[in-house]
Amino acid sequence: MATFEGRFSDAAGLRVGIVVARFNDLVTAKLLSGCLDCLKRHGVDVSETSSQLDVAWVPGSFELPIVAQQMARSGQYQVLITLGAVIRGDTPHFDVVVAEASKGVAAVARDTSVPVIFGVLTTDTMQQALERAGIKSNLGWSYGLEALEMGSLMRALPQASR
Ligand code: INI
Repeated sequence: MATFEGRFSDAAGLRVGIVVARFNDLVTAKLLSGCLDCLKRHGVDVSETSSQLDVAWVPGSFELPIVAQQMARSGQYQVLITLGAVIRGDTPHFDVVVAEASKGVAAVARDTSVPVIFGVLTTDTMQQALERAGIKSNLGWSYGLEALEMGSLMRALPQASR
């Protein structure tokens, strides 16, 4: 019997792509900084000149999947992280944006076998979103950890034979 687990200490050589939505960037910029802090503290080079990390900005969460898809298909990243914030109070089409972002991100991961972390906050108010993006905790940090775990786990698993 084999047991497979991702580790948080496998950052060497890991290439990470992050896709961030500009919509509600008061929130998403904080998610990004929490995420980068986590990756950095686990050994990922997050400097401007890093060859381990690229960041792509998209207009809103709806656009996260298509850019994640192109990055996944490039073969240059072992793990991707998508960051967004969809706030019901301000968004009559909240359900549409959330559904498309979540289904799209899941499809990219399944279709490409590149794990894509779903780091889209879905809240009723801006206050709730800010609480999850740094005022109380910063979920960006957790998304960084999940990326490290999945990147490591995918490497540890048997590779496809063709
Ligand atoms: N995008 C978000 O990421 N969060 C939101 O709360 C939001 N609202 O409120 O509409 C939002 N809309 C933009 C959407 O993601 C697309 O960028 C836009 O529809 C263009 O395709």
